[in-house]
Amino acid sequence: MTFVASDDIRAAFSAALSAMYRNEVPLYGDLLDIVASVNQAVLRADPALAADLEQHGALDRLAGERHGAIRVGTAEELSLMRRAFAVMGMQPVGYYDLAVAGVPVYSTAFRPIAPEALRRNPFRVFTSLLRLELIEDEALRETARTLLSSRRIFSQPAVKLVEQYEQQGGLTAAEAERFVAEVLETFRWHSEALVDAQTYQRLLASHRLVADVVSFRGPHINHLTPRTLDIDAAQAEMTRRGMAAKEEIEGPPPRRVPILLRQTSFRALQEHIRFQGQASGEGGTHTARFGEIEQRGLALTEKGRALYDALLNDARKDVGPQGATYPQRLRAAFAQFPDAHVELRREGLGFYHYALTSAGRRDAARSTTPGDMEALIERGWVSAEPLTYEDFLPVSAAGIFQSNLGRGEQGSYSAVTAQDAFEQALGAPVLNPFDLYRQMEQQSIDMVREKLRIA
Ligand code: OOG
Ligand code: NI
Repeated sequence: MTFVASDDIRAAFSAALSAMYRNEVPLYGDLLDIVASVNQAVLRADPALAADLEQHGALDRLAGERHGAIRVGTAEELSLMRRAFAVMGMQPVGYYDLAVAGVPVYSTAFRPIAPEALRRNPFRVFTSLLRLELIEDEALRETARTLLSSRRIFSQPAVKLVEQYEQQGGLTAAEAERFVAEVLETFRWHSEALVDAQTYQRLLASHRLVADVVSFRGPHINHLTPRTLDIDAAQAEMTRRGMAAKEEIEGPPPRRVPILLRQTSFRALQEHIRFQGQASGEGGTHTARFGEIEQRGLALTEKGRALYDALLNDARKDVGPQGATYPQRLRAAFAQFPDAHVELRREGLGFYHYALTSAGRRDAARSTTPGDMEALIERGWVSAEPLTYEDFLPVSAAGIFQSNLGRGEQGSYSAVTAQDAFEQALGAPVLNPFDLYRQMEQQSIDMVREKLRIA
């Protein structure tokens, strides 16, 4: 039997999901247009960047690159989701605790991890599990539990195909096609609620997110985010077109060397829904789904990330010059973060992919090798390409959640961080993102050393 590559199933699913979401939320189509034209303008204005991206296979992945987000309600749903994503070559990476920011969920990101897989299609899905135990009202908690335990978010054929994949070690072309179509149904929006209007109101009063997870038949995709090369330009264009963009871009300030992740979103739409017991024509509205764009930069080491967290914290603390706005405070705080690749490497703040250049290959055979990597780079023997950050940021994610949940829900749950419980529900440990970047960097260094040794 010949099996379809997981990378191809993922690419097909990502494309199908994008088409479906574009249909469901036409504004998403506008966002895609904005991002495409901004990216084109950036590449036209900066041929060196274009050539660079082209050379590293990064240009191809950009056009189809996006992340999505879903929220599930039970451990069974989450672990089945993990198995379905595994069919598409996506692993759970990282643990995000949102309870500290007042959102009753914990999360991971499913994404490909191998460099070739990321190049082929880096589709990611930020996946949150509702923490029912954080609902205070006991009766409501039980209502929610009962509702969740009676729904099935995957179709029978979808479950069968996941099992088949696990037994056979792959899916045939026909099976893969069916799998994509069946799993797509899980992400679809349902305008008919599982609950009556009164139950919906009670769930909503406990937390908007609780209502969003519990009231419906499945974990509708709540946003899909294309990647832009210039988020400031894209944000300006969103505003110009009258989209209700969030006031501030999440993440680091604009810099020469982009680091980590910058994101902005526009507010959730109001969608018409019909509750149980209502006739057609009656109904209410639900706000959950939104639009978002992102710009990705250099992946930081633990040391770099600690510096990022500290500086972000300073900017958010509202200190600094009197009357300074948040973007001004952010820029001021990040003046301390090196903004040139040489410094970022020397201080061990970022991860890079190293490779022997053609000059390196030519000259290494004829002269002695200078000592360390920086000396090799200086001599032009080795190139250092920044590794792209492939993950998410908890503070930014909290900001994205909150901006779409509306005001007045910015408290914090006193729950302790609960990675163990999350992994129990997931049915697997999450991978440590720093380990993944470190391995990618180390492999490239080993390769350079090996080639120099042979020369
Ligand atoms: C997920 C919000 C987090 C991001 O890009 O940080 C997120 C959600 O609202 O379900 O998507
Ligand atoms: Ni997002």
